[in-house]
Amino acid sequence: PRKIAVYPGSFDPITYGHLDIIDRGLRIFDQIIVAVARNSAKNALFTTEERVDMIQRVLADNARARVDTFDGLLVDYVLSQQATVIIRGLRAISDFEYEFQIAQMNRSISQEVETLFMMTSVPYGYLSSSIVKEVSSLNGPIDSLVPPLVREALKEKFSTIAR
Ligand code: COD
Repeated sequence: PRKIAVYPGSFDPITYGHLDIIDRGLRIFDQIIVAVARNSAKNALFTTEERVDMIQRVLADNARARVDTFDGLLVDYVLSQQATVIIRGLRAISDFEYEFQIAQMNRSISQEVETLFMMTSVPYGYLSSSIVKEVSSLNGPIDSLVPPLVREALKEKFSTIAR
């Protein structure tokens, strides 16, 4: 049977840190669904459609990764996709508290869904979408943090906001 995992997040925007988790996750699972949350509490820079479009383009050559969006409870979405695993990434210790809380809550909602944590790769340990947005908004270098098409989309966004 095919093993499917869901990798949920805001992906505002997707970074090399996220892509590293996807690559490594594909060594364990047959398919990964990158699921962009529509009702994420964070106020987003990119619309859901823009985020999905960027991820689709970045993962275009990867037949085993698929992009989707979801509303409502994550565990309901996971089960609707015939998946049983949620993949999450862990960076600094500061991620732990938040991730533990989400995983615990999801477990109490459904015992059929397991959360699998993957440690960040060293070069991406302090990489986050927020830091990328901040550096990019100040015209700093982000070449080693996001794929070229994401870098261009950020440039475009901040040039329209600034004017
Ligand atoms: N290295 C490794 N991992 C990383 C890196 C990096 N450099 N950067 C990010 N990650 C990991 C994050 O730790 C996270 O696990 C994942 O990648 C996605 O990150 P984000 O920031 O894009 O996504 P989040 O944390 O905003 O996503 C939160 C959800 C949208 C998944 C959550 O709010 C949710 O499930 N919402 C749906 C409603 C629901 O079901 N709520 C009940 C459960 S709380």
